[in-house]
Amino acid sequence: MDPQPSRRSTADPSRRRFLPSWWIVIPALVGVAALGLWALLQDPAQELRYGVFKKKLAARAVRSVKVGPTELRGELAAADPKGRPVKFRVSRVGMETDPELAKLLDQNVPEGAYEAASGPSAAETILLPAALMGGVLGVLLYALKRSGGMGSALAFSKSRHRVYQKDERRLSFEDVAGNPEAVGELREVVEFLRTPEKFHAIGGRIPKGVLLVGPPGTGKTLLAKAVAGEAGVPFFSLSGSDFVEMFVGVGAARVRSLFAQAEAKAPCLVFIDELDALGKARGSGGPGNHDERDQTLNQLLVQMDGFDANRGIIVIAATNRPETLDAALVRPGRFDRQVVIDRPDLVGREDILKVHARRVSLDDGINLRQIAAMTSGFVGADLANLVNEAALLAARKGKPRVSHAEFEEGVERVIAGPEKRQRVIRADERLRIAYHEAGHALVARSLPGTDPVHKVSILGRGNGALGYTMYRPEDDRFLHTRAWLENTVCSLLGGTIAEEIVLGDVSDGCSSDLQRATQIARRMVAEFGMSPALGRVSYQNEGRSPFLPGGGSGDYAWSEQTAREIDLEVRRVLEQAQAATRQILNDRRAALEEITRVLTERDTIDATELQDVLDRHPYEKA
Ligand code: NHX
Ligand code: ZN
Repeated sequence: MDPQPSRRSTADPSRRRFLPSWWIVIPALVGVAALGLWALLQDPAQELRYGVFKKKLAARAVRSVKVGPTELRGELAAADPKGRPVKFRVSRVGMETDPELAKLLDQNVPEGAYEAASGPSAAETILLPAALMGGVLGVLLYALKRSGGMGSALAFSKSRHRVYQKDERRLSFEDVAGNPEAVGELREVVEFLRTPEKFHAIGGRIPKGVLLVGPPGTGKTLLAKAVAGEAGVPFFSLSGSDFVEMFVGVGAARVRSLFAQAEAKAPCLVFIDELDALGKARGSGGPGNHDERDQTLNQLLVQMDGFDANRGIIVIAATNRPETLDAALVRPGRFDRQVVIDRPDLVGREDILKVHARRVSLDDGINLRQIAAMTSGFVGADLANLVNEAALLAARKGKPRVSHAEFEEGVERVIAGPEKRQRVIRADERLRIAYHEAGHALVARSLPGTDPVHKVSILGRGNGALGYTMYRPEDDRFLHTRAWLENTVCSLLGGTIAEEIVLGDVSDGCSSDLQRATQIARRMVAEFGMSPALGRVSYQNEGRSPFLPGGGSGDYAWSEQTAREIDLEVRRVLEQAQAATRQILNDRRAALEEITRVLTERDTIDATELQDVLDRHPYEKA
């Protein structure tokens, strides 16, 4: 089980708009119009081939005929089974040159039922389609007007940014916890927005753009809003992905429009979320609309160079992938200032919990420091989620206040989703799951320095795991020794190897364990210089984000010879770990059986119960 919670996006629900996107409305309207036209043109007459029609004429099976400009229409003499007249039509192609036709018509269609119609009426050819088009256009214009008074139907390029209104609750730095360094760096920006004249007089160069860099969920948007709130200036907010549109030029026009409006409101703050969506290095690979994105990015650069910073416009952008940004974006005069917003540390998490705890009533005995300690790796969004989950759990149990137990359960929910008790598991699979998890736990507890096992469970979880072993480090860990890495690989392999030893065969459930073990081994070899065979050398490419899960792994550009050596070394590391793991589990088979027994009886085993079992079966190295 991964002790790290899954990263959630920073999407701010308040930015989600109730207006439909034009790229849905327009095709929908066109579709409706087309459907109408189709229904209009649809007619119940059956299409007859010319030859068939002539045969029917000759057989006097035609009751009436009307000659139109492009086709003949009429009714057959025989009715359909329900007694309704059968209508038909025949294309006139080829008829003109047929001398027989007129004769056949004269002879075989009853008098008066055959008329050579004049051309189509004006209503049919012009008025009807015109009315239809007019209707569609009218609906379109109406919809456009309603969607925020865009005035003209051609205003697609208008920015759909959101401006924070004066009456909205202003956020302040009080609302931002867990990252005092970032707040400190942004205070200067606030000062400038408050009194641009002061800075102007001194002649100092004002930052135009500030880049907030950090993993998702760390509160970059919140921080930008707080800057605007502290300074008391309007806040224009837009996401980088909003700029990238279907048509070339639309995004660029949006950028222009955004800055035009910002200039009218200066001093103000423009916030661009997900800058990487539009700021990717120009011409870089990957799918998507390149011309459009490049144009949009160029326009952003032009605008940033164009506005006079002394007027009091500051652009704050957020990204979790600074390494993918176009180099031009981070040059002086653009986003030349970077503020890193990393995952909060222990104290930071406690402070964030304090902010969120204001909204719920907590048990008196609750110790937020303790909760912060068990949420290593959580970001602000995860902590907000945790407080919410805990409050919901307390409410469900009918408790007036949230106590420690709900937070314990909340942490598990945030990491792995709710328990899935209702799933029916075959008895043999349940036993396999129990051996697998017992294997993880036992190996982890047998090796020094690994993260302590907090809880083992064979109850499925909402994230799809059939069972899990939860580790809980006492403190944030910033460095991992080689022994820690090797031992962690062993405990990841412990699940599968327990299955192999006890049940004689392995299962396909191991994929995520194996993936993580392999990733650690690969980084040991290629990034941390921990392989004697390859030496203390980094085979890591530069320029990757330190925030990405898994850090810099995955991209190695070396000779094929070296690539092969890395692969072989990774395999050697894993094989060595497997041998060590097999040794432990064979030596401690009795403990493995006992942990498995407890698990099958009680579904879960916590740290103290596990310790009891281990005390009864001390490790005597063979
Ligand atoms: C399958 N599921 O794919 C079945 C349906 C080996 C006892 N054949 O290693 O549940 O294999 O120690 C987080 C972490 C799904 C979420 C791992 C969601 C793995 C998990 C796939 C236990 N515990 N594997 C484990 C497991 C599986 C899966 C996860 C996840 C099993 C194993 C799932
Ligand atoms: Zn496992």
